[in-house]
Amino acid sequence: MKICVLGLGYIGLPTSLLLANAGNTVLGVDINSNIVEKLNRNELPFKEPSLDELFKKAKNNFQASSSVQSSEAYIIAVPTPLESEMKMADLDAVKSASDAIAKVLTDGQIVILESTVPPGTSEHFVLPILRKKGINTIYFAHCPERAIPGRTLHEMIHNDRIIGGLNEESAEKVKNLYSSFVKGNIFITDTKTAEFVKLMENTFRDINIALANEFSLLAEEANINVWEAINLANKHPRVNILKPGPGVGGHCIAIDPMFLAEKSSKARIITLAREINSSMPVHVGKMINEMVKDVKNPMITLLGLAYKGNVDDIRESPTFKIKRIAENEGMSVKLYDPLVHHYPGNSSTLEEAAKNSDCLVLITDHDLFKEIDPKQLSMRHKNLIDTRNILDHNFWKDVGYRVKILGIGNSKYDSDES
Ligand code: SAJ
Repeated sequence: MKICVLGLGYIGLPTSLLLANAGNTVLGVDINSNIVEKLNRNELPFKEPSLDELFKKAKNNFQASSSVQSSEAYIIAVPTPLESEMKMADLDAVKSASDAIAKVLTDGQIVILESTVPPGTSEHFVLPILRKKGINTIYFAHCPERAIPGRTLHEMIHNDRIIGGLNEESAEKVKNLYSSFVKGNIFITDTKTAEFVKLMENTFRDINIALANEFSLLAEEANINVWEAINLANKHPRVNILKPGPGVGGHCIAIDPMFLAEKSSKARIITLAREINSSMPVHVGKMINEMVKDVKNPMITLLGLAYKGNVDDIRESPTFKIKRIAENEGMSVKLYDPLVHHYPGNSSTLEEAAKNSDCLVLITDHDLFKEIDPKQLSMRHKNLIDTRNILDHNFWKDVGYRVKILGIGNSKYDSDES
């Protein structure tokens, strides 16, 4: 099949390459000419496990371009950010992609929307654009992606998939297309239910992380260790509490729940969970303040720019919020993330980032932070805040650090008293 994929980001590019490897001829389209040029020079615009190998194998069946060509099928995989003032989905990129397809669309072709959208968007927003030229038969489906950065390819192949078809024929045609690389089960429903399902999935996770975060705040007040408590609660066969942390980042969990809330006043737990998770950087800011309160002109070092461990993705990362909070308190802030390249202000070595610092704040749970040897660092004051509870705290204390861990109340584990 000749397939045109619009949007060559974290979802569109891996999807294009999987389809190309399955024997389809894929034209990947992006409005960002840097991405197009890079791909046509055989370079990948971002890192993701096994993507490199797949790119090499897909080469003959894949080409990048800045413009859409008439194809048997089109997949829209463009971003749908949250419009910051109104807290509603910004559908501009979906509109541009749909407009571009409408120009070349002919009778009997397939259009798939993968981008995450508020319920009703396929029917009321995308389809009217596609039908503008008076086309009789369009096979249309909404097929939300479900892959997690860091395991994108594995999950795209093995996860079950939902297809929200405009009608049965559309759903069957789209199912055939995805069957060329999906090994998970494919379930069929209507477009609006598929849109709703995707948002429910990400909201479920956001609410559960908010619960873990709330437990961590309560545990700090009650002077207990939330990590030990969660571990014990999770011994219950039907309990699975997630992990607290410095806040929820990434392009999905921190945004998609608001697509459910934007048209309804009934979305109460959803908005509350968002509030709790968004307030975690403020809480980390307070922990930092407390740690350096007796230091004149404090300088702190934030470990991790990526929104979660072992990826180089910085979208919506809580680090930026924590940086701003600390700077507004008059602190100097240094940054260190060895996985993130070309970010202004990112120190090239940990030694440089920690030199003369008054507090290290671990924000991202990268595995390689566990290997840090505190003896190698020339800090001005030996203070450590671990917002993910991943370091060997006794080791850090043994070499003279005051250690504070998110979710652990003072009296039991604070280094001053232990
Ligand atoms: N986080 C916690 N505690 C946890 C788990 C995560 O604080 O116990 C934080 C992470 O550090 C990160 C954020 O939450 O900042 C989100 O990370 P994540 O790993 O939960 O999710 P994403 O955004 O990387 O990917 C999610 C996944 N959705 C779900 O798990 C429901 C993925 O399957 C989706 O495909 C993706 O969103 C998407 O594109 O929607």
